[in-house]
Amino acid sequence: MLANITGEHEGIFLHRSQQEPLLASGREHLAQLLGPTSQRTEALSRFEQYACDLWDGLAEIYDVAKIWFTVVEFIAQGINERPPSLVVRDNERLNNPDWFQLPEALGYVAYTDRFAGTLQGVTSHIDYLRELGVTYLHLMPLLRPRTGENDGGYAVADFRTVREDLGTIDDLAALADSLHQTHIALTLDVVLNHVADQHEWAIKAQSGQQKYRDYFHMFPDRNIPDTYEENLPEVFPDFAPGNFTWDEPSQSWIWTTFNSWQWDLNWANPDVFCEFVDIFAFLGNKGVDCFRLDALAFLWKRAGTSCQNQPEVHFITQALRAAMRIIAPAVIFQAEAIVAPTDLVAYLGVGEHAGKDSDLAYHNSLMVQVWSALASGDSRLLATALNASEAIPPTTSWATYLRCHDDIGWAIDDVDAQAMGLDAFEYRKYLSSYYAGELEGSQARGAHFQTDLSTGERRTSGSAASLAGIQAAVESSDTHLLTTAIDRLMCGYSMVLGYGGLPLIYMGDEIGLMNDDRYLQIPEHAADNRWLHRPMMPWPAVDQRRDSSTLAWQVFTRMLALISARKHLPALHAGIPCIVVATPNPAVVVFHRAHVDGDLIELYNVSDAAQTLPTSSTGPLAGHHVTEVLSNSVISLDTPTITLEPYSVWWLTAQLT
Ligand code: OTU
Repeated sequence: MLANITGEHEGIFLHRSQQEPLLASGREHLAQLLGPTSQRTEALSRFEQYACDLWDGLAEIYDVAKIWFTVVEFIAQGINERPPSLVVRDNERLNNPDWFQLPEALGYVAYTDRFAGTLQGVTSHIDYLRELGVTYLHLMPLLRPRTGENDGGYAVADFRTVREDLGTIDDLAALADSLHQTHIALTLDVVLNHVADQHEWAIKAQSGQQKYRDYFHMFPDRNIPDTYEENLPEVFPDFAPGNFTWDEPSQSWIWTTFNSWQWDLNWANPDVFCEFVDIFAFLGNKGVDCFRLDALAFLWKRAGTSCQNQPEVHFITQALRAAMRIIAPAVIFQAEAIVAPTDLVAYLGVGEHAGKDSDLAYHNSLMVQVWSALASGDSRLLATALNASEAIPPTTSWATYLRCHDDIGWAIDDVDAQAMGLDAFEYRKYLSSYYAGELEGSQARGAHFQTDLSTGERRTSGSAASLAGIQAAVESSDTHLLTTAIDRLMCGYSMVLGYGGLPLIYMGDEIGLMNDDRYLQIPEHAADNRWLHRPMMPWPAVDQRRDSSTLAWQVFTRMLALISARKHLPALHAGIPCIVVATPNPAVVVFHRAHVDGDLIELYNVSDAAQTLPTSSTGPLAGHHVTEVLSNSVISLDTPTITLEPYSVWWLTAQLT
């Protein structure tokens, strides 16, 4: 990074200037293009600060000299169009860069229509979000999708228009403004890997325009597709087998990793890069604070590989991130890379990308391990897997979650499983059977999603409450089962809130919302059982959160207690690593988060029986009087052992609350 960057003089890019005079002339070009914006000086110094990151990212994949000035022009336009109110926000964020890492940060994930009908409707539910303590709202895809099937909006036909029934782009800006006033950040999906076949670029490609054919991967015959196909897995083997689709109008095989109407973009084409700088600037200037980069792992294609997690993905992200840091420093990136545990940390920037990649990434390994521990009643695999993962850069954060709109892919690493004496394939099969409710003793009510006949792997759909056993308990009117199931759900959510990172609550989980099979009546949804856990928000049930005789109350009250306890625990800052401590009793998970203001030791009984373990498992707290923050009680850790009730959770700290 460059030190001492001030003033509009030549020779700023000291160590680069001999090699790359274009860096300096890029700055001059920007200086000429910037209008009399109030942040001219700041924008130029941001360019000086991040131009090298941008250059290095681009240089790895494109002929950077050829596109440098064009990229600078897109950046200039983004800066010139940034509204003054968002410039104020930029400065606030620059002064508080860890806003998404704080213990009080809390995410909520919802579909606009399913949560509140329209964007304007969301405004009228901001009070509810505030009641929960939400500081980060991810509204699921809301840009104009293709007509007909559209993968829940992940087949975008226009990145600059809002889906008609949800509102307009002005409604989006107005909502962002209202959210900002109540200290809630807004996250939107931007699908980088593909666009809908009805997107203007695809239509132009289909009609033979070479410029746009180059935006995609189009092949005249099966030769190249067949070569790639040898190593490509299938994301949707049930309803979208294969990775290429024959397109009659263009007489081409088109790369379509997901559905046949989701056309993969060709990121080797710098025009695609520039288009997305422009899209990010446009949406960022409407007030979007974070972009969830959908299907990021798939951007770069390399024959002989699975075409996932290729190194180029990180150079592309670095370049996009640098461009946005210059245009709109308030904006951050959330990587959506649901990949093997060993590939995950790279999305938060490792090695040369440290601090330059995404700010947030889904911790899908934690999600899988929590469900796995709750099924097996055993914490050892979780400990092995989580401790095996590399530390994340301290300026980044995991996005932790128990459920999302997608299925659960059982990402159990073969090596981790072997270390536990487990056969990974058999164990994954066990988990999917367990959560489909097929095994003796399982109260889960999930469903199999996408059984891959070639590998035998299958994934799982179902809401958190239904997977935790709440649905089975309600259906059988068994109050004991219900209490246990609620405890199990809360044990899982407590790990999500206690691991460290930005916890994401998936809409409805806070009131124990169950599976909803009405998707079967909607023709475009019927084949995709992920809609089982994408229900409408039942506001009358939400209102029951004030009635202590209801399920909604039981779950909501405990969720609020967790959230408010979390806020006051400095040890939960996302920049601090979480160590999973081995204990002699494998039914108890122990997290240790060290902090100068007091260590936090968290105990989770992941089984349905009471469990005793040596008090020494509480590490530095053993022998002391400590506070259990969830019940706000004082516990004396001066006995040789401690006992936790089934699924109970203790968050222990020496700190007085
Ligand atoms: C993402 O999914 C979205 O979250 C899904 O809802 C979309 O269908 C998909 O992209 C295509 O846009 O690509 O990086 O169900 O876990 O496909 C991983 C499988 C993804 C998802 C996976 C994921």
